[in-house]
Amino acid sequence: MPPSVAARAISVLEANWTGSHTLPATGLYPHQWSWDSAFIAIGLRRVSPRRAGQELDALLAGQWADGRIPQIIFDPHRDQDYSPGSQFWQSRTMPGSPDVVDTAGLVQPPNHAWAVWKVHAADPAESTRRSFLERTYPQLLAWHEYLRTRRDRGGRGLASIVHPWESGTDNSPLWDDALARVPGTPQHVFERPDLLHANASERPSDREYGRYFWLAERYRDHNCDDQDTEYPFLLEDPLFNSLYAISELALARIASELGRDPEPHLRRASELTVALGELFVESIGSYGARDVTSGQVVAKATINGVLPLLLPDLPTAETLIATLLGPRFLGSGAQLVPSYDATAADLEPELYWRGPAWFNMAWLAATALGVHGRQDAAEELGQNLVRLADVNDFPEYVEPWIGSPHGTRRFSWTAALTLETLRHDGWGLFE
Ligand code: 2M8
Repeated sequence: MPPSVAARAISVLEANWTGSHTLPATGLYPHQWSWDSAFIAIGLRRVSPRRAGQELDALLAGQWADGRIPQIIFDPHRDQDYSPGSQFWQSRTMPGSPDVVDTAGLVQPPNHAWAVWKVHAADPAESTRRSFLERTYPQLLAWHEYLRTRRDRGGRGLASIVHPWESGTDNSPLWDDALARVPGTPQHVFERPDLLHANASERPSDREYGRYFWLAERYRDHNCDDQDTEYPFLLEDPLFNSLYAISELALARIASELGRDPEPHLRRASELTVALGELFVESIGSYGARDVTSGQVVAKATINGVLPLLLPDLPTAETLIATLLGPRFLGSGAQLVPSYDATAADLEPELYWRGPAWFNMAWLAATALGVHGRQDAAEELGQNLVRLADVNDFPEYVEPWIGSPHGTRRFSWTAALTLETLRHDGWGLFE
């Protein structure tokens, strides 16, 4: 009998496990990535809550004194295999960086407290034995405090990202206008080891990479201190801030479990939900991203702008459901949710975050539908997620309509969220 889907997903996670954490993929992404580890832990807890906890502990070991959880923790032996690497960031020369590991200076979306709660809930006895919540709660508090204070660059109660890499949706059309302001002439002569593992037509262009490096250099050369008043790329991303709010709801659960006061977290989650309201764009039935420099809200329908639907108390929930199930997304006949508006003239169905469907986004969208009582639609999406992951050897992403695989294969969060989908008890935030 051939191995089951679950067994194959587990074998991907086994192959990508280093002994302390899971690589997103062994070739293309040879280090530990922040939000990947949280998605991986969410699935891994279904087979090994202990290892899922280790995954998050390894990530938190890279936390800076200011609370930030870095985008990447580097494996010193693989520095030549990914760019920019530890030589570029020189994190140990930065004030407040950890002295045991090399990290990037940027961050990624804050899905970590959510993952910590889910890992705890998978095996509370094991979690208690390891004092998992007690140890991680102060670290998560410091992380959220960093976002609340240092990253409210727009002064409106939302966290800003300072680089497209911080969104996790790197070359989303949401960032195009702001990126056009950024010089494409970094000092660093950059290489593209990523193109050894993925087709150039499926990755960001050299033109985009020039700007990515320019921004990363500028941020690094200001000691990653978030004080640079002339910095040209500050964006309020609806997905980043929605995950931040969900993680506050998770912190409320963690606080209650530890006998602390959950109220400040519940309050913060509602403040974020209210602040997100300013990003809603009626004409696209979803949320845009605010460019803090120009003050404009970018009115493009993306998966980022639909996923505030994860928030239970969202006044625009019915509109978002209609958008998600409508012609811009699933109603276009897509098997999995496209990352960008199916009706947009510049949609590129095979190019990274400019159209393809990603498995973490499908899982988040199904969860969001579940939060608002649409179990049937969530279930259908979940079934497609499992099927497309399985037939395509757990790809990084797929063309949304045909379902053909793209990017790298045997990708960890695809495998982990397949497992999660196979083994959970219904769709919801804390199931
Ligand atoms: C992709 O981003 C990295 C930079 O962080 C890259 O393109 O090299 C994104 O898909 C991001 O969301 C993901 O965390 C990372 C590792 O899987 O790859």
